Amino acid sequence: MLNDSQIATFKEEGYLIIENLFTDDDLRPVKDEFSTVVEQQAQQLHQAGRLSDLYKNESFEQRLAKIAAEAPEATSALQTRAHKDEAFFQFLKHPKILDRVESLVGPDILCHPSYNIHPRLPGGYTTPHQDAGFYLPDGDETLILACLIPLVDTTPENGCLWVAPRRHKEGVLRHVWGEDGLNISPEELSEEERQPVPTKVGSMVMFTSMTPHGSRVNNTDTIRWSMDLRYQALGKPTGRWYVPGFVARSRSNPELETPNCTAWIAEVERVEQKANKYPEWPRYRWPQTS
Ligand SMILES: O=C(O)CCC(=O)C(=O)O
Repeated sequence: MLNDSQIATFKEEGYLIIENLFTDDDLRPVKDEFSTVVEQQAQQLHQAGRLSDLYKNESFEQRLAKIAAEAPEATSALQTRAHKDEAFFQFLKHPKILDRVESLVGPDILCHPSYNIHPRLPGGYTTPHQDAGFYLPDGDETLILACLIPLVDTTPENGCLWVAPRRHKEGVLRHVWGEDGLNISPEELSEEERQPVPTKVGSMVMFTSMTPHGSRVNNTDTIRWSMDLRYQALGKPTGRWYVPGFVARSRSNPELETPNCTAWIAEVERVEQKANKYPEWPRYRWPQTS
């Protein structure tokens, strides 16, 4: 659980760094699962003649960078929320995460539908945004917590997270679409407000959906691997009507908890099929044409 001082820091600053939370053993199953995806991508691309080498002997930090330098599509299986598998599902319910989330949102926890696995490529970065900028306004009153978990040490050089402390109290700032995606409008947030948050493997950074953040550019030749996972109180609006989360913990009614990854996938498919019937219903707050 979070202590009173951590909760006060989170509420005041809009973010909280927790160090030495995860052991190597905690992280190994997801790293192994992601490495398997990389292996599959390498094999497929190699067979398709898109890749000159499988880069089998490269490290976790290096292998995908080498593959993506030849075939950039190699990252898409992990990046676009496509990845749903057992080790990742189990990690989303890790008690070390849920215990801390529970301190802020209560004992019945939805794993929010928005999550990202970030194999941040050399040269890549995340645009300045608030997560709320990506949700519909129905989620604005819900405390939607992001939990960013690095799988390698993150530094200003390899593209660590930055946050704008205390700006989460101002609601949703104006965002605009640029060539690189959705951005907080430059007049809303100065460069000086961007505070880098370098982190060691094993740590977790929690922040709110109203906390302006982004990442530095990855100026190394390695991958800056991280996951950003999200949680909120069960039963509150998510800002994402078209894709469901899953019940990660319910102390009041444990039977509600989503039993396994298969059940999660089935529910996502069911809701997505229904949502696809309504392509005209808004999915984003900021129209792509603006
Ligand atoms: O890790 C990053 O590049 C930024 C993460 C992010 O934007 C998020 O968690 O919403």
